[in-house]
Amino acid sequence: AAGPGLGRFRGCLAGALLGDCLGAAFEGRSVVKLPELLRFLGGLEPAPGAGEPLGSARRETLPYTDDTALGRALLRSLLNRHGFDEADMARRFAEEYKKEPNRGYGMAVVNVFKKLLSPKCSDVFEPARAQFNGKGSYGNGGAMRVAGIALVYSDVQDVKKFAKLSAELTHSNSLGYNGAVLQALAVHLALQGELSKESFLEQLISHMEDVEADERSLSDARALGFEDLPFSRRLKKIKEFLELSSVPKADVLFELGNGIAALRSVPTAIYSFLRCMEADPDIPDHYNPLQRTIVYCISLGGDTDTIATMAGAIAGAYYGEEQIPPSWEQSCEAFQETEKLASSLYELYCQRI
Ligand code: F2R
Ligand code: MG
Ligand code: MG
Ligand code: MG
Repeated sequence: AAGPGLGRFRGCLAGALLGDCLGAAFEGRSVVKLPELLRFLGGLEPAPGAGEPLGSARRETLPYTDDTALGRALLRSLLNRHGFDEADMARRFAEEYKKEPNRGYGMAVVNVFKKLLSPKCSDVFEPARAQFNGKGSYGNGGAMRVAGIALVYSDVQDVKKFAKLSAELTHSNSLGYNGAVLQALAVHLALQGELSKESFLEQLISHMEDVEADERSLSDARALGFEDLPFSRRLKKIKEFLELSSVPKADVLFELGNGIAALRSVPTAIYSFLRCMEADPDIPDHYNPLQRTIVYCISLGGDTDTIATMAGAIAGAYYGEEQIPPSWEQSCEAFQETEKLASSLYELYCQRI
């Protein structure tokens, strides 16, 4: 059977990059006013009749952050090793951090990278297990970088297995790595293309009810005071939201969140993607659905780079590169790298099918 085309691979990587670079300009703001965001985006368009020579650096470059730095390290590891290799991936994460430590990394995860860089480290999963007094991180760092897993593995069981392992290199709490599994599954489904919102969500719910039913997931959720199957529950909340004619931002923030925890950001990214399949009265019509998705994510405030990078990866895999606006893409640091990585990935994916 014919698999997804190259345009979806390019779309996924470019969508993630846009989300990170555009979102990073607003990360950590509790409120993002839509007019200000739209003005910022307008500033990425070339000035009409400016007559600049081709290739001139006519607009400011928006730097990427840890989301892209580690997402690319993950991809390069998969490409070089022709699949998941924990020692190689761990080394690449740590060396990426060492090379450019000022990409806006999480406060705690840097200790994992420092330990991984030590020659004394033999078990690459150990430093992550030691985080937060042995509880492990539940941050969204495993999820923000995971899309590449779904671009290499076409089998859904492999997507689940390797998304989890890749996340466990830094995030050993199940509320961290299950977020990465959910994000990878969303990219996997998006890559398959035409799929109704209902069926997209049904499939995610049925996978996550299985993923979250194990002892570790149940005990981690209870230890933090959550109900059982917290990701599955939020997916069901998304289903309710999508059945309403409008959902206020306050409700989205209350139920799904905009925070740095995987549980308060991965479901939000998925909701943003699904919601933005339809027009939004607040977002101008000239934006296509992928642009709308990124605008909506950033308008929620909070962890804007990470929520937009995750939603951008899903939307890019779904809509393909046709919806990536050149003016936005060319504003992002090192955007040319996307094309090279996507082509190599596509080749590997086709070989493995
Ligand atoms: N770190 C940021 N943004 C803020 C600083 C950036 C600033 N603008 C700058 O310019 O420097 N963004 C990036 O971090 C997020 C991904 O974080 P990751 O990789 O999950 O890191 P970590 O440290 O493991 O977890 C993040 C925080 O979550 C809390 N936390 C996690 N597990 C916990 C636990 N078991 N108990 C208590 N707290 C826990 C901690 O506060 C962690 O520091 C992305 O947004 C990325 O863009
Ligand atoms: Mg970041
Ligand atoms: Mg292998
Ligand atoms: Mg972030």
